[in-house]
Amino acid sequence: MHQPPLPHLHDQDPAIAGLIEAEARRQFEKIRLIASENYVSPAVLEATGSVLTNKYSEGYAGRRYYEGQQNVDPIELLAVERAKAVFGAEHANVQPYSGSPANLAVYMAFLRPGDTVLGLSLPMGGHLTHGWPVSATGSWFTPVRYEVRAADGRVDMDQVRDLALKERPKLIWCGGTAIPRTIDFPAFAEIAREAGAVLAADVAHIAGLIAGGAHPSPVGHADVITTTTHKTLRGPRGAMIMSTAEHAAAIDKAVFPGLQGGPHDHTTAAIAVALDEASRPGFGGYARQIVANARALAAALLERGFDLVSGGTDNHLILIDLTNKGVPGKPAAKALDRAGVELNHNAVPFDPRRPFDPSGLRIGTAAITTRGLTEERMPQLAEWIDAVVTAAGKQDEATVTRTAAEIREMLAAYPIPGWAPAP
Ligand code: DSN
Repeated sequence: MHQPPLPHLHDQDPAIAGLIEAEARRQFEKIRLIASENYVSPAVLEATGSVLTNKYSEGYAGRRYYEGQQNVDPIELLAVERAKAVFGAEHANVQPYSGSPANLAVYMAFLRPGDTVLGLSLPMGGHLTHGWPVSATGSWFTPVRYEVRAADGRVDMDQVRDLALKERPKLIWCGGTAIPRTIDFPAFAEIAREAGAVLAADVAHIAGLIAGGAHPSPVGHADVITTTTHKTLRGPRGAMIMSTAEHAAAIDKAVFPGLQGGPHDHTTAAIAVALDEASRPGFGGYARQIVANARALAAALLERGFDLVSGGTDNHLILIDLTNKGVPGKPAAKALDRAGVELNHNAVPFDPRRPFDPSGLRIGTAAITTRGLTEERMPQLAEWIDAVVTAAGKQDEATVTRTAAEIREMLAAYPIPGWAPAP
């Protein structure tokens, strides 16, 4: 049964209620390894589903274009103050609808169309909005891309510096969506200073690790920091931008009225709740456990002959290159999903295959750590992944089905917020 229960929805719209129940059960019965996903707390779920969804509040606290902000203003101010306190930032804007709009606001604040932006190439672990051609950021601005080194899968800081000094970008991005290693924020900051560029750190994947002290912080190094709130930070689907006080006005103006209309106040409240959770003593332990689980899983996968980009991980994320296993990423991901292991196929650096069917798999440990799985479970998880990848190469559906049953049985001992089997 969904937690909190959905009695009105069941009465009024059984089709949607049934699908939500089915999704909740699916999240209970699977080992969820999508690196950008998590399980939010019941408190975050409640704030997200609250009457705040009824309200409009264009503007900022004390400067709104609609009346009736007696409760929304203090909610947004709490979210802002909590963000500043958790990350030690001088300024925070909690209104961006999600990560891509947050990143677009950075362009709006600092660049004019045609200006040059330097970011990590998408197939090397960067994000679409860091200047990839199919994104507005790659067609409205002039993108230049740095890469990782073929030898060790790590960002080539010499190339970053050479490109920054040659191309003189106005904006440099560090961070991305498939980076298994620690981001060297001081080194990026030094290059940005030398090149006269604004440094933006997109920490969407690692925000919870930073909040919990399990990854160095970009605060004090990057001029502006963007993050989604729903990955390792374990909040609702949303985003934030943090910056130095110097850039506060430009960021706020870019978000509203530059790009967005009314903020989603139910999301703002849920972000505030998640930030409060991230400020509690237990969150550091959660962040460290995410990394410990990822390291243990990486070690177990290496033992089974998997080729990991960069040879391992420093954070929540593992990128597997399946080339030596002779199975492409997409059929492997589909077989794993049928077997109860949910992840995504992913390009690997210098991937000879196409993005819709690349050579790799991306794994993250934030959700399984929320669920209470620890290092001891990781060898078993690697064994299941190995068995199903092998089965995918041989159309061995019996192994897939048997694994799904074993996983359901193991997960029954690990409750989730959001659903529980009927008593
Ligand atoms: N959805 C993000 C991720 O999975 O990393 C990218 O936009």
